[in-house]
Amino acid sequence: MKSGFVTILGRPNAGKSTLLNALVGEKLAIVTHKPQTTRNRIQGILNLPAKKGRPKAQVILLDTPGVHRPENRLDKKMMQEVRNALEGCNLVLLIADVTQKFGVGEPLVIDLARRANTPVILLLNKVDLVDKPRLLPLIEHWSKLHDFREIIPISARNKTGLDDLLDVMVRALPEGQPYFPADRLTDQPVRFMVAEIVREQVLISTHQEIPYATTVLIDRFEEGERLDSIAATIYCERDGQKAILIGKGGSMLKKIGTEARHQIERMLGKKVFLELFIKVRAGWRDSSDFVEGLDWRRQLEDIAAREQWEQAQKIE
Ligand SMILES: Nc1nc2c(ncn2[C@@H]2O[C@H](COP(=O)(O)OP(=O)(O)OP(=O)(O)O)[C@@H](O)[C@H]2O)c(=O)[nH]1
Ligand SMILES: [Mg+2]
Repeated sequence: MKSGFVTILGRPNAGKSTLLNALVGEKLAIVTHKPQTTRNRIQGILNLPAKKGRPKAQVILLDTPGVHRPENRLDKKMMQEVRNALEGCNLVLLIADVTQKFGVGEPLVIDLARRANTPVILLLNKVDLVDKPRLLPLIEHWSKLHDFREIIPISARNKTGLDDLLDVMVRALPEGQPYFPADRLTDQPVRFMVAEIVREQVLISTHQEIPYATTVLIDRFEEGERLDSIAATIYCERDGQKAILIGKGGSMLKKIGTEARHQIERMLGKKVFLELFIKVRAGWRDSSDFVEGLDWRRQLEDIAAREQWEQAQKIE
C-alpha cells in the first residue's frame, strides 16, 4: 500500500482546482475563469484500489492558491497557504497552462517546488486548446529548468491524461498506511463550502476590482429536516461596489442568490433558504485580523479554545 500528501502548485488560473475536482470526482473547489479564485488550501482525498501494475493507495491532494506577487494582507495569507501546503508533502504536481507564455512567475513556481525537497511532476494543462506540435518546445524548455520526475500533458477539464498521472503519482509515493478513513473526502466544513459557492457566483457575475475586493462569511446555518436556513454576508470595500452587487432593483443580488442556492441545494441534497446581505468594510484585504478571521481552520481553533475555557471554568 502507498500513501502520501500531494500538493498541486501553479500560477493563478492554471487549472489546479479543476484538476483537484477531476481527480476526486466531486466539486470540492470553486472554479472560475478569473485568476486568484482559490484563497486557501483545499484537501481532497483519493482512495485508489489496486490495479494491474499499481498497488492500493491513499492520495491526499492539496489544491492551493495561485502563486502571485502579494500586494496586500490577503495575498500574503494566500501565499502562506501555498507554503503550508508544501511543507511536509511527499510529491508536488506543478501545473502549467500551455496557452500562456512562460513568464516571470514560472521560475518562482519552480523555486517553490524545488524547496519542497520532493519529486515534482510537471503537468502541461489545457492541451485541448493547442496543437500537439506546440508542446514539444514547451517540454524542452521546462525540462531544462528542473529534473522533473515526469512531464505529462493533460486536460483537467476534459479529464485526459489523468490515468497516466495516477499511475505516475502512486509510483512516486512512499509505502504507507492510509492517513484517513476511506469515507472521508475532505476536511472542509460545509459552512465554508457554502460560503465558497456564494463567492463563486460573485466572481462569475462581477468584473474588474469587485471579484478581488469581495469575500463571504456565513452568519447563520440552521439545519432542518427538510430545509436548511442559511444567512451569509458578502463583504466589499466600497459603496460603489455595494451598489453594483445589489444591482438595479436588487437584480444582481437576486441572480447571485438564486444560482448559489441551486448549487448549495445540489450539494446538500435538500432545499435551502438562502439570505444574502452586503456590507462595506473598507480596506479589509489589508486588515490582518479580518483576513485571519476568514480562515476556517482558524475559526475552528478559536471555537475549540473557547470551549476549553468554558470547560475549565465549569470545573473551577
Ligand atoms: N480548455 C481548458 N480549460 C481549462 C482546463 N483546466 C482548467 N480550465 C479552465 O481554466 C480556468 C481556471 O481554472 P481553475 O481550476 O479555477 O484554475 P486555478 O489554477 O485553480 O486558478 P486559481 O484558483 O485562480 O489559482 C477555468 O475557466 C477552467 O475551466 C483544461 O484542461 N482545458
Ligand atoms: Mg483554484
